[in-house]
Amino acid sequence: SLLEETSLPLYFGWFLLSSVQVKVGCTAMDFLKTLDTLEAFKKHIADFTGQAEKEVDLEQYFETKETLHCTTKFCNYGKADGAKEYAKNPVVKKSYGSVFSLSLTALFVTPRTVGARVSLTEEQLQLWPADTEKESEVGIPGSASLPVGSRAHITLGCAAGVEPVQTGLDLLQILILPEGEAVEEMELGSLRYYGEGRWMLSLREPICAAACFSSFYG
Ligand code: 2AM
Repeated sequence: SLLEETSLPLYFGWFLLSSVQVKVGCTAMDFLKTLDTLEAFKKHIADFTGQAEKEVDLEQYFETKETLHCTTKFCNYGKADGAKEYAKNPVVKKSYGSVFSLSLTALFVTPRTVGARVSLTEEQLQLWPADTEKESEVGIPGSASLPVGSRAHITLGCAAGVEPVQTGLDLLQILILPEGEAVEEMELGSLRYYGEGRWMLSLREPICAAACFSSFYG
């Protein structure tokens, strides 16, 4: 029935508490501000602009849309595979409304998206659908062999015309590649280049982010 279909959310996930949103947002902005001034980045500027020598202001390049969150299950109001089963999972029900501590271990940037990698604990993995990485295999060959939870991330921004679903795919694509060349030691950690405009900064000190497990209806 219509009621049953609309009673499921657009997605479930961990929603950063508002003070943490500010902290993570500022860290991301500082990173972007520094990244586009690095010689190593400028060397590969054409990945972003299509032209060498052209400058890019990464802070302007990406747009932020929703409140910062880490999607666990995209339900599409019940139309997505496994949505009903996920909503019925006792762990999901029990955890609904609880606050978790997420560990943000890396920041990554591509010409399409900017995001934070989330390293899930065993407890948090209980809320992570086991087939997420396998389902990405069609778009990102090789992702099915990554550890469960590899796709966990927070979308921090998207380039004009790019949908946020792209952020998780960009992360998986970086993770299946051989480790990139370390190009720069930054204050926050070491920056690696993965080709085709893909950059990842492994944080020296992971960011601890308090987040409420809940859902978004829109
Ligand atoms: P995100 O988790 O990478 O940010 C609403 O669009 C939210 O659901 C966004 O947070 C978005 O991406 C996520 N989302 C949209 N479509 C999705 C899909 N097919 N699979 C997984 N997550 C999706």
